[in-house]
Amino acid sequence: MVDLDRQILHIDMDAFYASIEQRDNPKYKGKPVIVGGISSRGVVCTASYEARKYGVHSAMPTKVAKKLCPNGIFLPVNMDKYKRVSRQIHEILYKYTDKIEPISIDEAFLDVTGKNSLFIAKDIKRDIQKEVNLTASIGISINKFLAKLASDLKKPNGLTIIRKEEVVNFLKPLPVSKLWGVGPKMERELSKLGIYYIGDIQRYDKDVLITLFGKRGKEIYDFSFGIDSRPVEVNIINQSIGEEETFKEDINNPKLLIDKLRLYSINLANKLVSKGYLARTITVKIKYDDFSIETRSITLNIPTNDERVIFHTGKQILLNKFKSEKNVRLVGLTLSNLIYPDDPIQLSMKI
Ligand code: TTP
Ligand code: MG
Repeated sequence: MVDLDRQILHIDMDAFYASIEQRDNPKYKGKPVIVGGISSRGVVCTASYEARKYGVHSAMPTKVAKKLCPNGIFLPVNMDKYKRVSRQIHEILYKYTDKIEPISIDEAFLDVTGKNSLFIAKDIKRDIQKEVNLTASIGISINKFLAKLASDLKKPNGLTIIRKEEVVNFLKPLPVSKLWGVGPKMERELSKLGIYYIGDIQRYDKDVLITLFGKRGKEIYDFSFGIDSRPVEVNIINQSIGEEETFKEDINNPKLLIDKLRLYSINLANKLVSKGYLARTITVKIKYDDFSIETRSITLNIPTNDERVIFHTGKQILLNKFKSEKNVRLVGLTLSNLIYPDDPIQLSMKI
């Protein structure tokens, strides 16, 4: 059963790291500010909206950003500061509801069903402006997928509602890449079927999509009509833990990479157990000798803190999901979607 009457907010801070730096250094206001790794191998974390006009964006090598925007102000990452601001923002959100699912350092879903979502969204924007002197964009709709889509529509400083009666027509003209989880690879697969817009999926045969793409096919079909019954998961922790290592020499031996994953799995499982968390998503990151980075993940049905499960999942990702023959410069393992089970008996049984 799909509950069409929920009221979900998605809050996403605008150019988060760069806006904090502009706030703290007024001479950077209105200027192209780029925050990220500033070494020759560095990567852009984010760019102010002024810098985005030059084509600079997250995950771009800093070297490329410097070419595109030679007058940009390039700043290093001050993670402790950004985490502090993130906590302040969460405190503001908790004034309105405790039904909060943090999804990254600057994003969260709120379930405000039964309350006036528009008033709450306006108040949150006002509080964030007043108390931390930053702008947020907020999307309001009947589920997480639509709320997240909405928050992105009028960035920066946006406030957008997608009402349930306008959902299907609203989605129709949008490119398929706007659907949750449709990345460049899925986009290519869909284009082979002549599917470019969400409206094309709405008209497509659901069973064919399921035959071709399995569970993802069904999800995509449902999303194309704005159907998403996933709840706001309150006990997900806004954190991930990970380990990675850059090798002194590039390597091309899967056994060495597997050994690294085994070591990371032991360390990370110990961390999970000591904090009382379970992890649901396991991600392997590879940086190749040409500096390109690929990440692949598996989300488990049952959250875990078991080093064997983490290792075997990591190994499976490494062996099955990476196709490149290139030499490897770095391998990393990250656990995210961390959960703090609120039932202590269940937790003790799992540990
Ligand atoms: P985002 O919310 O994706 O980006 P943003 O807040 O900078 O800009 P927008 O207005 O489009 O929301 O990410 C939040 C922060 O996370 C961002 O400020 C920096 C960091 N980040 C990275 O370090 N690397 C990345 O690849 C991305 C996408 C974000
Ligand atoms: Mg953001």
